[in-house]
Order: sequence, then C-alpha cells, then structure tokens
Amino acid sequence: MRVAVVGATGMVGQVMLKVLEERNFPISELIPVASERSVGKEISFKNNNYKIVSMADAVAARPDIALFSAGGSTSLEWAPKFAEAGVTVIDNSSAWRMDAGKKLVVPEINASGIEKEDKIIANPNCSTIQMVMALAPLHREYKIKRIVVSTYQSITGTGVKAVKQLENEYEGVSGEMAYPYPIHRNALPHCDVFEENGYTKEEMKLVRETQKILEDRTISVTATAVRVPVAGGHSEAVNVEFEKDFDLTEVRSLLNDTPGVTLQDNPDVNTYPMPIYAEGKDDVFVGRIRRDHSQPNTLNMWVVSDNLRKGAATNAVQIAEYLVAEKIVETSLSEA
Ligand code: A2P
Ligand code: 11C
Repeated sequence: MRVAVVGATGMVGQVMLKVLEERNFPISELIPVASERSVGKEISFKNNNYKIVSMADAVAARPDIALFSAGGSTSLEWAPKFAEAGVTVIDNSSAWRMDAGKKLVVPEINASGIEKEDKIIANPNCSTIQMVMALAPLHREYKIKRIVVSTYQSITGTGVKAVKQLENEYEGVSGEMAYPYPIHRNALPHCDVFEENGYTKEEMKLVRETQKILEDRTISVTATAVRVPVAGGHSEAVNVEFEKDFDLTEVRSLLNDTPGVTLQDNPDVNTYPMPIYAEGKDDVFVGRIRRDHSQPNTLNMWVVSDNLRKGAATNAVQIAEYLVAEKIVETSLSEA
C-alpha cells in the first residue's frame, strides 16, 4: 500500500506512524504530509528518513490510503480532493463524523458496513471510542436505554500546546496557555468549545457518535467532560441503564471475551484501570464493575484507554487493516 499520513508531525500523526510500524502495516511507500511550515523537513519511519510533502503534492501522488489527523478544517477542505483522486481517506477529525453519508467506524463494532464506495471514513472521537468498546457487547445482550458518563480527559487530547502548558506550570515557568485556566492541580469542566445548548462539543460527541456507532437513536446519553492534569489516557465513569436485567458475572465474562477490551476488576487487590498504566497500550481497560442499586437494570463501570492509541491512531490503522484484509482498497501498484 502507498500510504499518506496527513498531520505526520502532530501528536496523533506521530503515534499513527509508530502504530503503522509496530503492526507492520504493508507499506510500499510512505507519504508524510503536514502544513507548508513543515514541507521539506524529514521524519523517520522504519529507520528511513522521509521528506514531508505538501497537501497538493500528496493528492498528486495518489496514495491508496490517507490517514488524516490535521484538524477539522484541513479535513473539510482536503479530504474530498483526495477522495476525488481515488484515495480512501480515514479521517480522525470531527469534520465528517456526523455526515449522514459517511461511516463512523470502530472496527470491532461496525467495520462490516464499509463498502468500496466509502472514500471518506470517519474515525470517532477518543472518548466515544473507548466508551462504545466497553458498551457494544453489553448493548447486544441487554439493550442500552440510557448512559450517564463523566470523563477525566488527558491533556494529550488537546495537543502539544497543552502538554507544554502543564509542563510549564509544573516547573513554575510562564508560557503559552492552551486552556483559559491553569491545568496543573486543577480540573476543567470544559473540553472543546461550548455549544448553544450549554454542553461542550466534546460532550455532544459522546451523545451523537454513540447513537450513530451503535445504530440506535433511542439511546439517551448525557455527558460531562472534564480535563484533568493527566497524560496517559482518558478515564470515564459510565453509568448505564439497560432494558433487560443482567448478571454481573455474565457482564464480566462478556467484556472478558471482547477483543480489544481488557478486564481489570478486582477490588480485593486494588485492581482497576488507571491512565498511567494504559499509556502506550492499544486496549480499552474496564473495571469497578458494580450494580447501581439506586434503580433497576443499571450498571456502573470505569473505562480507561490511551486516547492517542485506541482513541485515535490505533483505531484508524485498524480501519486501514480492515480495508486491506477485505480487499476494499487494493494497491494501485498491483494494477500497474
Ligand atoms: P505542522 O506541524 O506543519 O503544523 P497537532 O494536532 O498535534 O497540533 O498536529 C496537527 C498536525 O496537522 C500537524 O502535523 C500539522 O502540521 C498539521 N497541519 C496543521 N494545519 C495544516 C494544514 N493546513 N495542512 C496540512 N497539515 C496541517
Ligand atoms: C480531547 N477528544 O481529548 C478530544 C481530542 O474531536 O477529534 C480530539 C478531538 C476530536 O479533547
């Protein structure tokens, strides 16, 4: 495959390169792409150096697949140009996720809906991916009625500027601010921008994307998204009410049997998921599973994952792997 990574110098783009390398994705040619500021600079991949090219040059090169993580406006402008050139785009931004004509894919859940005609495939938001990974197997069994989720989100979700802000505050030096307030020793109930309804865009992604991925608009979701001074991953307290009653042993066994989910749930020995241990891993970790005794058929759990991995880069690369395995994308080289 000839693969372009758009946003190759960015926080997610760098992890995409790492994940492509680790998983030994079949790449015959890598085309790293970034803004005009970075064109000509070199990045390293599999012990080789590659020169960063411009968007226009990347379209002209007509890769087979382009993994995009360069922000929503870049995707809105450029993904259609790549698609018109015959490139299959896997887009990690929020630009296309809720577009009725675009698939929103978590491979373990709904990759089978992808068709050859899908030239722009959307990668869901990080906080949604880890939540639906834990909920999909339970939804199939007990049917979800309502979800109440509170997130504790890593600064890496905001990007390099936020990581720098925390470092500066920790070291007591002044510098550029990614957030309107300090993040060190703080918790900001504010991820992404506010919408007119009083919720943040991040909170509304959890509502809308969950319904789209689980293909059920009747599921009620309400969310509070909070930024915390943590780097390893996002954590979520998920309260979920089902139509049918469940058995806790069966819930644990369903999650245990779900590829991509790791159960870490033994309060007797203080075993539960935590972001410092999720960092750098591809799985979604689930623990603190317990019945909510305040109302029927309701469960509480704690879900943690590295937001740059399964929440972004790994999920995108898994989509690409599916496209290759199912021959939805075939390399133009083999046609030549
Ligand atoms: P650059 O490094 O040249 O600015 P992050 O989300 O971590 O800030 O990364 C954003 C990524 O998107 C970077 O690789 C950045 O490249 C890239 N990018 C930003 N704006 C554009 C653009 N207009 N065209 C192409 N790539 C862009
Ligand atoms: C965060 N979820 O942690 C965001 C980062 O819609 O792709 C990714 C934003 C998005 O703030």
